[in-house]
Amino acid sequence: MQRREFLKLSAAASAVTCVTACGSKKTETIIPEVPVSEKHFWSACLGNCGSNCPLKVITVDGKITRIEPETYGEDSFDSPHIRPCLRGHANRARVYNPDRLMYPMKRIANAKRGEGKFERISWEQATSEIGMKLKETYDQYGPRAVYQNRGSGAFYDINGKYAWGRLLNCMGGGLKHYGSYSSSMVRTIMPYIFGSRKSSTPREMKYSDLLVFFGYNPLETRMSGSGEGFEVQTVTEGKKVIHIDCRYSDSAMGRESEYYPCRPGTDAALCEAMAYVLITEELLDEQFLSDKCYGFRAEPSIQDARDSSKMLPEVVYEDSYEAHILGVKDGQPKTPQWAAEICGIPADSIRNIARQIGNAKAPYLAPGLGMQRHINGEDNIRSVMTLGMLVGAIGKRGTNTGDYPKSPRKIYSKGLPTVSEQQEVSIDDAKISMFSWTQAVENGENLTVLRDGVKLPAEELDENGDGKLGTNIKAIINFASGCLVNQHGDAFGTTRILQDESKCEMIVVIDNHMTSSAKLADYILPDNTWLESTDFANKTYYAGAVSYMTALKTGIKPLGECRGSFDVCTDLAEKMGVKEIFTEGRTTDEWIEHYYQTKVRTLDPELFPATAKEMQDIGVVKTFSPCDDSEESAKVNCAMWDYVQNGGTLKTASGKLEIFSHALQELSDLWEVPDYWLDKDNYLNAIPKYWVGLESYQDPSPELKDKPLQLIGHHTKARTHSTFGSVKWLKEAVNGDAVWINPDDAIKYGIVDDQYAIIESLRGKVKVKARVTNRIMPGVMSLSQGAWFDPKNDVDVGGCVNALTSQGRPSPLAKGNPQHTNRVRIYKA
Ligand SMILES: Nc1nc2c(c(=O)[nH]1)N[C@H]1C(S)=C(S)[C@@H](COP(=O)(O)OP(=O)(O)OC[C@H]3O[C@@H](n4cnc5c(=O)[nH]c(N)nc54)[C@H](O)[C@@H]3O)O[C@H]1N2
Ligand SMILES: Nc1nc2c(c(=O)[nH]1)N[C@H]1C(S)=C(S)[C@@H](COP(=O)(O)OP(=O)(O)OC[C@H]3O[C@@H](n4cnc5c(=O)[nH]c(N)nc54)[C@H](O)[C@@H]3O)O[C@H]1N2
Ligand code: SF4
Ligand SMILES: [Mo]
Repeated sequence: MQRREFLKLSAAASAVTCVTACGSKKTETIIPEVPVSEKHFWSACLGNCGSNCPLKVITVDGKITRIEPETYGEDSFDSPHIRPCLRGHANRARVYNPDRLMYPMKRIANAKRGEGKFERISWEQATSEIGMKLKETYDQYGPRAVYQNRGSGAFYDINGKYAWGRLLNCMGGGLKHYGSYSSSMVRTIMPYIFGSRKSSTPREMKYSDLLVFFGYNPLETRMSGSGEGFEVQTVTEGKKVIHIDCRYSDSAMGRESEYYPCRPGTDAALCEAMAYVLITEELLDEQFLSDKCYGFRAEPSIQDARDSSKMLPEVVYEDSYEAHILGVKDGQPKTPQWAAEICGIPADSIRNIARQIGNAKAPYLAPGLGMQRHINGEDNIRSVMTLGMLVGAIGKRGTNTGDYPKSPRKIYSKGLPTVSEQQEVSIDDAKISMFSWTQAVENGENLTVLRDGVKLPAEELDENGDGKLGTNIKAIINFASGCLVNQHGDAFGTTRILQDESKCEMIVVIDNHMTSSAKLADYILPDNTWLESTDFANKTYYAGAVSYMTALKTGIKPLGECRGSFDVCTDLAEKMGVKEIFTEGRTTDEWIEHYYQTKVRTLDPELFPATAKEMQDIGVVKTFSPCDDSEESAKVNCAMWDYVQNGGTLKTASGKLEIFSHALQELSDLWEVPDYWLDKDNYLNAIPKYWVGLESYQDPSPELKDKPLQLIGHHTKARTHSTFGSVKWLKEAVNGDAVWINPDDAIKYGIVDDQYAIIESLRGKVKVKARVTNRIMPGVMSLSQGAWFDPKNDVDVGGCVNALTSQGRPSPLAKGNPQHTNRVRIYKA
């Protein structure tokens, strides 16, 4: 049948359906038997949700009609098919969404950044002008003036952030960043405590007799069919699970044994009170504390495990963790009554949780990442780690470290080399925290090592180890990133900083849709979506025990004039005179094969087929890491098993798990406490402590008197951060964006369900609907992060939580993003 005939027939069929439906009660429907010429190709869902699911994309006549999962091999718990979630299936809508960027665009001359007024230009004009301005910036200000913003919207191996990083490296590099918006605090603190960052897998929970989740929410944040939500749900079936979260999340929902609402940012106080119970009721694992841990009580002077020429000073009992918990120095024992006032969990319940942890054989303590996205995030998550040490719940089957659970990744290609090994290009090595870039635009010259966490090459440091960055950011490359405004703190403040064209002189946004970040650009470059790309992609650490790689090979024509980043960077490299270094003489297609042969197939030549073409035909390669009783499996699934069972020396100062850290004590003596800091005695501490941070529950500052509510911004099913934010289907799936508020607070502040309210912080206002629900505790509200910033005068009507959050006041050690620590008020709109 010809396509024209098919269309005619389907039109007739729907007409028939309509007539019968409208005209009579008859429900007969005619389903025409049409041989449809369906094709498929392989792609992947590459936003930052933690899975990177492969997608089988079905097309008819070059148009995507639907998405299917991969179905290779058996579909069992041990080797599941990788099923895309609602967002994965919505990729068809994402590709064809009306706000797709189709052509290169330039901000019109008299429009302000952020107004969203652009004119279409050619690729030739775009690459010439951007290339020229970039070159000028390098020549005038040096590499530190060029910044590639952190962004997690497209995890490709070749066309992604690596292509842009490689381009900048050909020019001598750009200002680099460390840390991530996800996990800065935990990844920075953990090496001080454990020597490196380690956590058990979700499957390891099957050996546990007690699960304690501190804001761990895998059913919403690890949604893939191969992923952790599914694993956690399966292996914890019938077990005791305790949830501690201000929100009754989808991971609880009747599956939990006990649920305790806990004020955000107060887990450290809760853990200290549990430590008090464990100490006073003699539930400690004394053997573990003396053999494997350091600093619970007094310690004699010993050799530094990292430097045999150095001695560590003794730890006197008054400075130890036990003394702190018993209130030896400050006169305040950290009793359950003391903590109850802070965290909101009644004292009896705190005792009950502590006793269960103390009496369990293998308690698995699992924090979410949200609990460390706070001003005191380092201490908040470190307190959970310390709790595990007190009861010896580390390195035994069924336990964890107190870090976020993580799955194994058996095969993993590292992405396009940032500059080829053969090229002699000297690359600048200065780094800022990923959260400090707005400060570096405003006053990068004066950002320092000891106050702002700048990292500089050794030769630039003075005798105290201090030094200045010396340069402001003058050009921003914003590839696949909402962090230009939407996902960064203080969207209004960030917009003001970026609108001053004398500061940052050029902003280039490379994206798929007209996002709030794109509106701030000088140049917008339209990128292929994942489904229009040919590339390779890995799974992340958070997609369960199946490891996989996908070869993407698009089967549709990219919309408009969209292009992939490797091609675009090749043109830019040519304009800047570094094409040879950038391409090494290979076209994009040649890079695909070269990369496959050198970085992918070498991972496991038996698993991967001989050529990139064959890999593209099959699309997905997967392999499984079992979690069983074997020693090999223990090493993969149970973090610290080797150290605890077989001994050894950790890469910490004492060589053991550190409850007391000399290294942190040294930093505390050296680093500057910023003027605005609330509790000057508690900035960096040798032992984990609860302290009162800016805008936390107990911040008594006068300007917060009328802002009694705490506000967080949980990660929602409808989006991956801001990605998918304009897809209508997904908005409908969660009934739109709304701020969660407890019924008690709703009555108190005159808020009605499904009606608009204004939320106000010291930074700005958001107008959004309210969802009145018992699923959030009194005194706390949550507005899911990722909705698109849409300022109308001084109010954001897009529902973006970052219109309310802060920037420029990072956490002490990691200089990380305290985006869940906010104090606000709410009133009827
Ligand atoms: N659907 C979906 N999945 C995602 C993402 C997404 O945007 N959408 N993003 C992905 C990414 S990059 C990341 S980093 C992860 C984020 O994963 P998380 O950081 O774990 O997610 P959050 O929603 O910030 O926080 C998880 C839970 O912690 C609670 N919480 C907040 N503060 C505290 C606290 O101080 N103490 C305790 N006990 N609980 C607290 C929140 O109420 C929430 O229920 O999710 C990933 N998965
Ligand atoms: N208040 C608050 N803010 C937060 C958080 C929070 O919990 N609370 N969480 C933080 C966390 S954990 C993270 S990881 C960050 C995430 O922040 P980002 O890393 O910025 O992630 P997204 O918001 O998803 O933005 C990705 C961008 O990439 C674009 N994109 C998608 N696919 C492609 C593509 O193929 N090519 C190109 N060029 N672009 C593409 C999307 O349209 C989107 O604009 O947000 C952080 N922000
Ligand atoms: S959003 Fe995440 S879990 Fe959902 S399909 Fe995409 S990669 Fe998979
Ligand atoms: Mo993240």
